[in-house]
Amino acid sequence: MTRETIILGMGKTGFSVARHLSARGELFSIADTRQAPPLLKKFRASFPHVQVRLGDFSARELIAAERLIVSPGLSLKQEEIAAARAAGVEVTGDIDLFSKHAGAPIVAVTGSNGKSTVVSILAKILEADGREFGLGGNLDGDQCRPALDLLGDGPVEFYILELSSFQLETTESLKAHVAVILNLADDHMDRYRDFDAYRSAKRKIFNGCSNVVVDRNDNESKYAEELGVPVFYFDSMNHCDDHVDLCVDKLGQWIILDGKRVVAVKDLQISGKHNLNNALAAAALGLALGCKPMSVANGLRKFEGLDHRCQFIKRVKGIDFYNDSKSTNIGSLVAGLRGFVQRNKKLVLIAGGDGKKADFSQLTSLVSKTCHEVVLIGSAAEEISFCLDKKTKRTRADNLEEAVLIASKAAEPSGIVLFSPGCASFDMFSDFRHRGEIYKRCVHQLQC
Ligand code: UMA
Ligand code: ADP
Repeated sequence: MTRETIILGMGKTGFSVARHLSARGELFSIADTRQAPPLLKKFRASFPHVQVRLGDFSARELIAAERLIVSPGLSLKQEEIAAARAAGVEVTGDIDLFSKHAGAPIVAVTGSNGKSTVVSILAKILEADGREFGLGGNLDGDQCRPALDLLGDGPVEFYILELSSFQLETTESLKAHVAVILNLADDHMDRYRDFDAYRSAKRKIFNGCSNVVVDRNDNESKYAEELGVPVFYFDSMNHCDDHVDLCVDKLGQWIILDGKRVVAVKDLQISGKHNLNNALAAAALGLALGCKPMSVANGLRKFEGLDHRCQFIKRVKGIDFYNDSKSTNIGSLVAGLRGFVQRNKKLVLIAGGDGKKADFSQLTSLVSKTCHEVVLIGSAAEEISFCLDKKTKRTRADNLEEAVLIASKAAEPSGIVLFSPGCASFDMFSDFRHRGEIYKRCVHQLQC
């Protein structure tokens, strides 16, 4: 009996792996723990001769395989996968496969927050520089292209990949041309033993890389300095000798590229300290890829920001409503709140969802200092409430519609309502986009 390749997971990744193997004439089967994965019908139509196994994995079958190609939504700790691995079966993922077959240098971006924003700014910079590139990986939404799908698009100069810790877990040999960890904050603690395990997964991005981009102020990213490869620095504190710096003069704040003031921060269309960091990271990546400083500047100025990230929705009866539905961890919630500190307006936060075993006590002091009231939704509502300061007024809402009504009253007469859940959406919504769209609908339904 020939030992086979089994793709685990029939989501976007599993489908892209199937397409890739099939185009190369390689044999495989596919398994998914769900009885009815969403892409089942499409899969059967596209690959009518491929064996499909549904429901609980069989350890016996996985141990008998030659290779398992595991989707990011599945943990390598899953009993049957772990058993196969222990028995010596090769366990890999789509990104290792991609790296093996990519015919152009890979630019790899990870971090707990800011990945999608940074790769999207970088895309604008490369466009402004007239470069051909493919963009994909973890990036969600309309732009979502699993990495392997990019290989079918024809030749490009670079591949830009947004990578999650889940994808990096199965990636042993990425060999990126440039790699960056933007930042690290508690996330996915329901999937990792502890923060060290999460960090170790993220650090795989540096395996075999040729250049790194490093935030000089981020202790975590300094690990990359010790890899012994060329380093491109960005720095929000201005040490003057970095590739990308910030400076302030009487005309305001500037982004400096290779020693020259190139973009006035007031000309950027995104706001908040965290977005400034994202802009600097993207600029450093652009320089590392040999883009002209003018192209970097043009790309930075053209980027309009992404939906569901601290996005202004509407003013209703003097109250400003913001949608930050992509805030799925504490780091992004903190960034969201900090963005509103200087506005000196009454701030009402709507937060909560699937808490992913995060430690919400990290929020106590900032929420107490910044929020007039907190409206809580979802399965983590009690847990978050427990961590808030006694002084912080909080209300529990049964759903987002109710939360928006409560928050709009609390923010009267001219405050701000920020929807920044700090949690995953899966307890109440299909994903963060769905959650953000419902929020927007609720805001639009308020009486003007
Ligand atoms: N699942 C099962 N049984 C299986 C296989 C999957 O129950 O046998 C479940 C998973 O637990 C998960 C869902 O199905 O809840 C989807 O998992 P998947 O691995 O099939 O996901 P894909 O559709 O392939 O999408 C993945 C990324 N999703 C995850 O990592 C959960 C997408 O990132 C990514 O865009 C896509 O590959 C293409 O690269 C989304 C995401 O939520 C945006 N990422 C997480 C995040 O950003 O926080 C990591
Ligand atoms: P990711 O792809 O890593 O999830 P996004 O750019 O989609 O990152 O942003 C996700 C959330 O994180 C949003 O709530 C956004 O406001 C916030 N965010 C973006 N950049 C940063 C950053 N550099 N630090 C902290 N939070 C950030």
